[in-house]
Amino acid sequence: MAITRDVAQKAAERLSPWRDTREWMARAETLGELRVVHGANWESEIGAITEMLDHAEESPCVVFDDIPGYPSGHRVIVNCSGNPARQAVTLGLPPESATHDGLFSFWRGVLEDFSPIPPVEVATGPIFENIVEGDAIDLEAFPVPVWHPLDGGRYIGTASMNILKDPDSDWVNVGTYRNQIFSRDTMGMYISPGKHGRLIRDKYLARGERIPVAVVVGADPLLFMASCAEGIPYGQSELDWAGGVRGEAVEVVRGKHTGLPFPANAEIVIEGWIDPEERHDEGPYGEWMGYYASGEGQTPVIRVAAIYHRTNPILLGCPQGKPPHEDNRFLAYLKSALIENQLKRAGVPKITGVWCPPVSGNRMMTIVAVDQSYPGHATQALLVGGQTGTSAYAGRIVVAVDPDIDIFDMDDVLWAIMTRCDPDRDITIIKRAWSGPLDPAIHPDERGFNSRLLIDATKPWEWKDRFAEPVVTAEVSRETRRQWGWILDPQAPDPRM
Ligand SMILES: Cc1cc2nc3c(=O)[nH]c(=O)nc-3n(C[C@H](O)[C@H](O)[C@H](O)COP(=O)(O)O)c2cc1C
Ligand SMILES: [Mn+2]
Repeated sequence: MAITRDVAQKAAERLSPWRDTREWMARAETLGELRVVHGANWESEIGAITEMLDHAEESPCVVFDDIPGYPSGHRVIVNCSGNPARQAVTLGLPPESATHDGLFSFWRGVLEDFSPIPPVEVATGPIFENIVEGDAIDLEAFPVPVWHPLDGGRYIGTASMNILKDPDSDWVNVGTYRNQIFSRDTMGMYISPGKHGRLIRDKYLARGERIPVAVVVGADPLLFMASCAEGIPYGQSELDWAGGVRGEAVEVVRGKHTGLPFPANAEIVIEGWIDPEERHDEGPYGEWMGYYASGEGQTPVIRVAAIYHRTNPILLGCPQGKPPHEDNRFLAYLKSALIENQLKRAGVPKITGVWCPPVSGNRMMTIVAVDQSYPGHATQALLVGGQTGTSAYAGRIVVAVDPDIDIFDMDDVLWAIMTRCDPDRDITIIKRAWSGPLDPAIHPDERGFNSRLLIDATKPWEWKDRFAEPVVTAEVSRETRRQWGWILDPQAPDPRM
């Protein structure tokens, strides 16, 4: 395995990588970022608590243990990378990097000259501590929660890594697709149209061939991040991508039935086959836009051939729901940096920042700051910024702003929209863009496409030099806060004394 010099240098600035979820937990605990909760039930309490954690800014990572009906030590972990401090742990960064700027500069650096590192195969690993096959297979042997009150069942895959191999090449794609338990040894895999996993799945289905699949439901937080990071190119393995981000190859072993690779240090892996003809009712499920929009449908069925798990296994959970939820809090950084990078590669100059706010599920709103330098520049930023590999799916509103707007402050962005945009001149609607069955704004029988609102909230190019002078700018506000912010806290001492 060759590590390029750049990656090795970058890795050197980082902490030594943790090996698995357990080491990740130990690091989070040292920072006071992890809490163990005993006795919450799987039927409703774990789901309700997770929803509460998602909607509090600085909530801890929670490990649920002693779940009624299950052996002590059979755990569920949620909210791993839900704040900057724990994102830094996940990325192997020192605590000083746990800031907006720290996380952005990390991702910008990694993506600037990115070199993927393919996984290395190892002889065995902790994932083979327990091998369950035949009649012993029971997906409900794990304390799988009902995450939302109206869910159609127990979802074992919410932060899952669904591993599928392209039948025409060596490409091993990994994606997070929800997995509902149907019976002791069957489960679903719901993939919406356009995802790489769906394109691969459909190749097998069109040929009438059974599909080999491995689903990691006890992934570590970094591999989960790779698995749901939209914008990793078609044809590139998320395992290689994760290796590149980590600066070290992912160690994999191969499933005994399908030969598919999966992480040697995973907690729980389910391996099996999808019959091309078999279907099962799936859903409803509390989805990422905050609705049970796609209702109940039919999905292919994974027939489980083996379950591998570590002793005292840890199920990784990241249920969806009304945004923001955990993944929105970490994907905001990664996706914004990816879109910025893709804009640059597409030849759009002078983009000064991109933000996909967590409250938009990192999809429904993309904000692009552009230092407009020629007529049509803002329009170019809007069109390309809203349609990159990372931003195209299920968008709704794209906003272009000038560099003086604080894109991380929704008040500032709204102020720009309300004061620099004249709807008749600055609003464009794009039709027939990529959406899907989960979009509640589209008639249930007509889902697939949606339209996009492009808002040019930059000063009009032709007379930007005559545009009214702002009373205050984000830059001035920031500087005032830096110097005088202590006054906001009546208890804080006067630093000038
Ligand atoms: C927590 C979470 C759950 C997700 N669930 C699904 C899902 O059930 N179905 C789906 O198609 N995409 C889902 N996604 C989005 C995909 O994981 C994401 O688009 C991924 O990049 C797809 O990878 P692919 O293009 O390689 O298939 C989910 C994302 C997250 C963060
Ligand atoms: Mn992919």
